[in-house]
Amino acid sequence: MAILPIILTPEPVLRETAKPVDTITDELLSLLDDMADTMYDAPGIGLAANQIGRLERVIVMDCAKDGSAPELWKMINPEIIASSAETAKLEEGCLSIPGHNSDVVRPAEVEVRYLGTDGNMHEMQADGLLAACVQHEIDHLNGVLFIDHLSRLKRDMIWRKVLKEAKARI
Ligand code: GNR
Ligand code: NI
Repeated sequence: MAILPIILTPEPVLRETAKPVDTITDELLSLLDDMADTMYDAPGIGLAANQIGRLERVIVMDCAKDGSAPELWKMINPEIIASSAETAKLEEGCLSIPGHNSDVVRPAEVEVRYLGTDGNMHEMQADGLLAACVQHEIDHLNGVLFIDHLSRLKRDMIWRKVLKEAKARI
C-alpha cells in the first residue's frame, strides 16, 4: 500500500508507449494496488502506469458515483476491440494536467478486452463516464493525452498555460 507521486506534463514518460505485460508477478499486483491507492487519494476516476512513471500496460479505474459502493477495475494489457459509431461529448480532466478540464468527443460505447489480476482474459462493455475513462486510460498507455483530441486552438491554449506552470514549479 503506497501513494505514488503523479507525473505532470510535460514529462516525456507521458508520451511513451507502455509495453505489454507477459507475466503477472506479485510485484505487478502490488503496483496495481499502489495505483488504486494513488487514484483514490488524488482523487481521480482512473490512472495509467505512465502517470506514475512505469511503462507496463496496466490501468486502474473506479467511476462509481460518490456515495455508492466502489467499483474498482484493474486491467492488464487492455485493448479496445469495438467502438460505437455514435459519439459522446464529456468533460474530461487529467491528473497529469491538473486544472485544465475540457469537453472531449469520443465513441459513446466501447468493448474492451483485458487480462484480469486473476490471470484470465475478460471483456467489458462500457458506456457513459466509464467508456470515456477507459479510452482516456488506454490513450495514456499509447502516449496520448486528452488534449490531443481537442481543436488545435484549444490544445495550444492549454499547452501554453501548462508550460508556464511547469516553469513556475522549477
Ligand atoms: O480523474 C479523472 N477524471 C476523468 C474524467 C473524465 C474522463 C476521464 C477521466 S480520467 C481522470 C484521471 C486521469 O488522469 N486518468 O488518467
Ligand atoms: Ni489522465
